[in-house]
Amino acid sequence: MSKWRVSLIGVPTDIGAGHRGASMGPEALRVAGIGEALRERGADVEDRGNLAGPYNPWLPPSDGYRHLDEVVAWNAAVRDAVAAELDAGRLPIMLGGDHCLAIGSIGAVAAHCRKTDKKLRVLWLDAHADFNTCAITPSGNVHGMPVACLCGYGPAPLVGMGDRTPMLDHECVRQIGIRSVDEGEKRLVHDVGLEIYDMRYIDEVGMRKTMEEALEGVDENTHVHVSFDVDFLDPSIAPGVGTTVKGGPGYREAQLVMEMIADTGRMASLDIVELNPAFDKRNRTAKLAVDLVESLFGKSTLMRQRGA
Ligand code: 6HN
Ligand code: MN
Ligand code: MN
Ligand code: MN
Repeated sequence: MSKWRVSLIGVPTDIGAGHRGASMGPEALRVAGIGEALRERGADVEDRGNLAGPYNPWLPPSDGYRHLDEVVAWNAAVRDAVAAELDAGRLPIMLGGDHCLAIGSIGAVAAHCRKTDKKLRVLWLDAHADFNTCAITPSGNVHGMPVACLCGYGPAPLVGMGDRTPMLDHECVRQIGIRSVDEGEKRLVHDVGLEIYDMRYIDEVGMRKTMEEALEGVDENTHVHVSFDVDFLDPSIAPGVGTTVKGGPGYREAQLVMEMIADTGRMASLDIVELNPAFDKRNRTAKLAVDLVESLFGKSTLMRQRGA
């Protein structure tokens, strides 16, 4: 039997984003060969095709949110699809789509962990903390709010999507690569006590130490969920996103992140989000995302035995 039984779930939406185009992400990842790459790694891969949801009406915020009803509809579809794959013992990979989809995916993952008595560790790889609320958001875009919603800060139809509110304990979350946090958002993440490894910290202590800390406590009973926002990466290597922020991890640093996660052997679900082909060059960012996902699934250039 294959080591991994993977299900690809296309989530073609930019309903929560500030730019159109992340809705083309799933196809760009397929064209970049995500399915073949995972099969090459020895995974049994099923591509479930794309989920369906409402069209993007592209409206200004209303009561602090853009497209709240549509965001709820998309996330209900994501939640149900992820729950079904986890129940079937498979590893769901979200081909996003904007980052609001993590409300549904992580909501389902957290419920599954409670049901199966697993510990949960969420690794949030992102330039942004995604911890805004309607009161503090500068944009009304829900892709800037998923972590807050999961932790219970948000509108009733979103915070109530799971098996309980909050869907996620903030202690489960480790954010890595953060370098753009809005003013009110900064106060809120401090008040909540979210564990954030920002770029300043990574610059000072190094990525290896950062990841050792982020992975501390992960054991054989831990479900590791990776929420990989492609804008985590430095824009010089990953131009194909709507919200670039300079000063992110470069190629080798990003590889190390993925390889160290792979070494735990505990990754059990994954979001790949915010890839925006409208901003990309010859699908380069999609190909890089696939390259990094291969490392998440154990592809490594490591030649030396460590720690022997
Ligand atoms: N993302 N903090 C900004 C906002 O509008 O709330 C940007 C959020 C970006 C979200 O990249 O997933
Ligand atoms: Mn399970
Ligand atoms: Mn994000
Ligand atoms: Mn981001």
